[in-house]
Amino acid sequence: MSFQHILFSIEAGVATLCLNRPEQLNSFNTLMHQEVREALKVVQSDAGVRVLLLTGEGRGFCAGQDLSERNVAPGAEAPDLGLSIERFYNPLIRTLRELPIPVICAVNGVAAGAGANIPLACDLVIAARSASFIQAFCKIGLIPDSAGTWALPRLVGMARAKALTLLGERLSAEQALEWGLIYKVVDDTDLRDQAIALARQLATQPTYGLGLIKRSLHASLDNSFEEQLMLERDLQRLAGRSEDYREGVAAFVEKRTPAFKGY
Ligand code: T3D
Repeated sequence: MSFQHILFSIEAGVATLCLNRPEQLNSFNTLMHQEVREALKVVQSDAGVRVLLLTGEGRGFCAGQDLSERNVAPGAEAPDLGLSIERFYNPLIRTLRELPIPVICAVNGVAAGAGANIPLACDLVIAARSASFIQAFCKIGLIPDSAGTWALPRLVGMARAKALTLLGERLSAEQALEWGLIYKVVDDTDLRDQAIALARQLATQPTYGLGLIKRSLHASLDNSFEEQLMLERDLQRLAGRSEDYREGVAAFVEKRTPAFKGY
């Protein structure tokens, strides 16, 4: 597959999707949305893919919507942004969140607008020390989308979520880590290697079980305690039927390294 605005490859169970419009800080135009969607379809349909690594090329991770695509000239008809959200951003966020494999986001630089919220739909966010997160929407009269209004209060609490989204100030990677927005900060020069190492490690793990872990944690945000106990019972039942569970237990008993197949 060849793409114009993304780089996409699959190697050793790791699919790497790199946003590649560095001159525009990897902001999303329509073609990039379409290409990301195509790549994610491949990820969804290829059983050999056991981890997705999302990152960006150049000094930015993603600056959200490409604003040069919006005609705001006096007298021009107002664009239907709801349509754009429904067609592109919501499906993207749903897909990232619901993929039954671990999704790592390596935030290589500034992440603004939708670009600041896309990492929050991923499972493990590693940021370069120089990266930053900007809820830029308020600066142009918009509201945070890409599930930012859902994720932020849950991750950092309502007080900080309001400050981030009403002020639109730059949050450093270190501060994002301290606030519980992301998993890890590494030196800029180490980001790529560390993200790939993490992805490769995860690609050798019991993928099906990892997918069930994601599912149970996501459900816990809306479930009651009792509902969650029942869900754990049901998902553990599924996990216990997997080949990887057999292998994990056998390897433990035989004192050897397990060779997980991902199912
Ligand atoms: O419309 C819909 O579909 C609704 C959905 C909306 C989702 C959204 O994401 S809305 C929010 C859109 N994004 C923003 O408002 C962020 C805009 N960008 C910035 O505020 C700044 O660029 C940054 C704070 C991210 C970085 O600042 P800085 O000083 O490091 O870089 P810069 O000089 O502003 O940007 C570098 C280049 O990237 C520049 O192009 P040039 O002048 O070198 O030719 C700039 O125009 C371009 N760029 C950056 N962000 C965007 C962009 N071009 C188009 N769209 C962008 N969002």
